[in-house]
Amino acid sequence: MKNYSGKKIVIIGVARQGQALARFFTKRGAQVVLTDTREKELLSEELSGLENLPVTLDLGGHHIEILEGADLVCVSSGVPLTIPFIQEALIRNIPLTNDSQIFLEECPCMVAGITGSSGKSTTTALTGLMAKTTFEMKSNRQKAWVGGNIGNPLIDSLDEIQEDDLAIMELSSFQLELMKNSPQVAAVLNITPNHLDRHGSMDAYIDAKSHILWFQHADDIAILNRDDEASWSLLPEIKGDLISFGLNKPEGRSNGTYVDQDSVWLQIGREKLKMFPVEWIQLRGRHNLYNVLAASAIAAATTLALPAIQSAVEEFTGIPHRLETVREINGVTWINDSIATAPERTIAAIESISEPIVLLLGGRDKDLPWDQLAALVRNKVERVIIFGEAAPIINDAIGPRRPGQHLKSVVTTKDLAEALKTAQIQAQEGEVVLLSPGGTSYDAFKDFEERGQFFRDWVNQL
Ligand code: UMA
Repeated sequence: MKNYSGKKIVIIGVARQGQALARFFTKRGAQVVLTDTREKELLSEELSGLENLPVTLDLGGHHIEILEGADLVCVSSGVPLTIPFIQEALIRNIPLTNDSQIFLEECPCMVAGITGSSGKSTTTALTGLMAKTTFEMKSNRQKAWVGGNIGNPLIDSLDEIQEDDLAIMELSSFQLELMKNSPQVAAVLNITPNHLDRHGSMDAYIDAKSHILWFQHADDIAILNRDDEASWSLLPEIKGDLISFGLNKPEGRSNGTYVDQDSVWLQIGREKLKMFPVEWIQLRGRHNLYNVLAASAIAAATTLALPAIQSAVEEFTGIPHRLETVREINGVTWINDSIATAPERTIAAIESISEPIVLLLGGRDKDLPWDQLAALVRNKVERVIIFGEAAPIINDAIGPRRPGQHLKSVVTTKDLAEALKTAQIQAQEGEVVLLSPGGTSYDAFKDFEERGQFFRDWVNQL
């Protein structure tokens, strides 16, 4: 473990990661400075989370003076590496790090890291359930720790984690961009355009994601998707073993999970193991079948028990804000997919639903193309209700009514509340009202969770 006592640590961002880092470093006797572009008045909730820790605050901007004598700068995921403050830290040769990097440096147990453009949280949560069930069945003291980009920085649990435990960690491209450590088991689920406003190019985005493999060792295991071109293109980066996943059986005797005769199988060398029938999977959609195949491959890599894997698959109904069925009322099913902050995620959601759809689209655009989603919407969706900052862009992408199109109407509303009222009027028995906005929540909400909660609360009051 590194000795941080007396070191000056500058933490950029006073949200979940920043607070967790402040707790970690103050406990280790470091001198902590927290800086945020937001003013104190806008940070009351966050600052109350600091529990009177001995930290210095630099709010309302990042003032260069605080870099004086700094030994380390920790960057929250929401902070772009291009800001002048970070550039100045680099000029001064102050090392940059983040909570995930420090967690990997200090964690005493095996870590399975999971990244990808979509499906990370579902795969992380399902793998976590498989691990928890394994340890419960063994009734020993081993524990599974689940966290990372999914919402809770794992660095908060470091002091409790034991050598025999297992950590399942969701990693985003923002977290990986900086990192110089890789987990012992590293999964890249898929890579499709996302966060290009932040990374600048697809190459830079793939590069950031591939950091999850770069620093692995010969005895580590990579998990790649055979059916996803970009994930599979990372094959040359592998330092140790591979367990892949995909719909068809892996070539020859290579290790991987696949589907055959309506069951999920695992092939390890010469051995083939039938894991469970596909019909046990409770999650909707083909993309979720991939998430289950990925979790099963990670479970194999971390030697989880088959009965526990089976029971987790049967039990797992998904996580909040991801194709979450909130309520069925008067024959209309209301589904919250607020996590869909990119058009491609909305495409996956639409494709996973067989009922007629009233779709709520909107939020803030992040420079991603809407054309493919617009084409699917015209062919498959009944009615679209648009809300939020990106409304003009989405409207343009869908365009005027075309001959023979399936889509019956497009309505633009002021905000999500008005969109919901419109949906209530429009939706008919047997239809699904789907909030799968395709844009981020930042035009009107703190994050996608707050937006999803708004949807839930509204629907539950119906
Ligand atoms: N800020 C600055 N200067 C800047 C920019 C931002 O000070 O130039 C401040 C903001 O005012 C804010 C803080 O930095 O106070 C924002 O930090 P943050 O957004 O990193 O917030 P956290 O709560 O620490 O959340 C982060 C992840 N956020 C992002 O990646 C944007 C969370 O992922 C993650 O759950 C959490 O850490 C715990 O690890 C969210 C996310 O949207 C869910 N992730 C993206 C995704 O999944 O697509 C990658």
